[in-house]
Amino acid sequence: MVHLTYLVILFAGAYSASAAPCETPAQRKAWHTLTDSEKLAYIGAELCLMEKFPKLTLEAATSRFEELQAIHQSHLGLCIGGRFFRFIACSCMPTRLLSVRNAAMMAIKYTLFPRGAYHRTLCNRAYLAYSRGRYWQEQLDAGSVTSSVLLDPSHGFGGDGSGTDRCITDGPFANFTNHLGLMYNNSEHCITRRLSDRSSKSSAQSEVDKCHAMTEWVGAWRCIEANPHAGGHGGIGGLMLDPIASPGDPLLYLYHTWLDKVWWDWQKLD
Ligand SMILES: [Cu+2]
Repeated sequence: MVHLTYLVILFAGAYSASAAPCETPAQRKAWHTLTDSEKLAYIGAELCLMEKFPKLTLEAATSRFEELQAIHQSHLGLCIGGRFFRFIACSCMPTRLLSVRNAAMMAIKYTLFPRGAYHRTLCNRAYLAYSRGRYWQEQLDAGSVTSSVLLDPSHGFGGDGSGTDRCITDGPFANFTNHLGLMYNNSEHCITRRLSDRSSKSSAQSEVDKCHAMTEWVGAWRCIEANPHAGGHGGIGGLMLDPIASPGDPLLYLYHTWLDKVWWDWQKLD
């Protein structure tokens, strides 16, 4: 029941958001085009959410950042338990919330939407960063994710994991203790990564083009869900490869806002 409650809240929020006049629409902006101060603002926003106390009494969540991760975890549990919701909601695919063309056919942006609300009410820096639609233009790093600007230790998310535990050791999140996962098992752990240039090739422009060539949404959905989508999770590896607890790595959000743009680009083709 608790899972259903959160989905109802998210749908209600999505409806009210879509009905309200949009006076300052978000502008998408790729990470590699940001100034250093814009990058630091986004990273500061992430750290802000990690410091804020939780309010939703979700199991194991110790911050607002982890509440969003917990919603993702609960959402996937719902997918396993419900046939109806498996159809409309069980996908990592980015979507346009309740858009006229796609309505309930699309999966919900179940963590990106409340994330925007959190930013607005809790962390002004975070809201500014998110509302401008920051995303990781992953085609640029396809096949060479190990040298991505995203992984810069001072103006990015830190680099690869190391050692047998694969914990990240540099960057602003090196000391972050995550309390959710792995999978549905909740215990303290670090952010792990195992970068793979080979896996990141799945996000190449050629793969995006294949999906954009699909004329029906089911085909496009399955195509994006497969290769462009797999490139980010597989290219970063570690926690990002955990289908349940992957939002424990802040890179997940920046990556999925890119997928949202890939989807939006497909929608604009006709
Ligand atoms: Cu995903």
